[in-house]
Amino acid sequence: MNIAIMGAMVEEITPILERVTLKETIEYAKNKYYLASYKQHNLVIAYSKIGKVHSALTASIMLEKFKAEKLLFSGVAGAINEQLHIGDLIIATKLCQHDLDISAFGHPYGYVPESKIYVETSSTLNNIAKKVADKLNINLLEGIIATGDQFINDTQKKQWIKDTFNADAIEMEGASVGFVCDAFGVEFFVLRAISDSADMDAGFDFDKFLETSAQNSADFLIKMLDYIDE
Ligand code: OS5
Repeated sequence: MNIAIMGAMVEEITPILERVTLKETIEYAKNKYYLASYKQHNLVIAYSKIGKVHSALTASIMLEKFKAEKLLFSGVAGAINEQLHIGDLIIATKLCQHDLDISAFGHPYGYVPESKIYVETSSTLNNIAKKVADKLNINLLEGIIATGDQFINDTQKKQWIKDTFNADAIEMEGASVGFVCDAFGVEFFVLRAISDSADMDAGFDFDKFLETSAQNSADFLIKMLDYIDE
């Protein structure tokens, strides 16, 4: 079974690369793809660079060129739900694009014809995450993640995203990866650890907590690999 593991920033995959056995590095379409193994799993690991376009490209390559049969995303996010604090983990039940707007034609925010507002993650992978969290006594929130090509550091914008999409956390890649996987019929999973609260302090908090929160997410994802069948 080939499993894809991706992040957006190098900081999000470095703690994963440190835990696997690296076999080969392949450069393709201006990105590096790390072929590796962890226990019984063959892995392809990459960071996409920031945003929906880069992450959709990387996800597509992982599925089509590297034949990944599942895709797991690990990284950081801004908190919307007030239960979420720096370092806390959230898994997405579904994701949406908060910056997709053809409301001028009467469509709801986040919707374009022949698609849907929300893309759902794999309940099998989410159940594995919940089992790992239970076993290790780790607090894991399940919720809606909103994705867009903006770093949100504004409480009004954050409130709009919360009210419009019922979102619990915000980031810049999850939904685009999700829509790619959904189109190819590949199970996917999005895990994020909170780096900031998407408010006026977000830039400062993000810089301060990126590394530790990315490590939290990566540590949890590695533990999940023990429970994913060959
Ligand atoms: O990947 C982007 C989305 N990530 C999740 C996230 C988030 N998204 C939206 N709003 C928030 N409040 C969020 N909090 C966490 C994180 C990441 C955000 S964009 C960060 C850009 C940081 C940066 N820019 N330049 N550098 C770092 C330096 C640099 C220079 C050369 C090469 C690489 C980096």
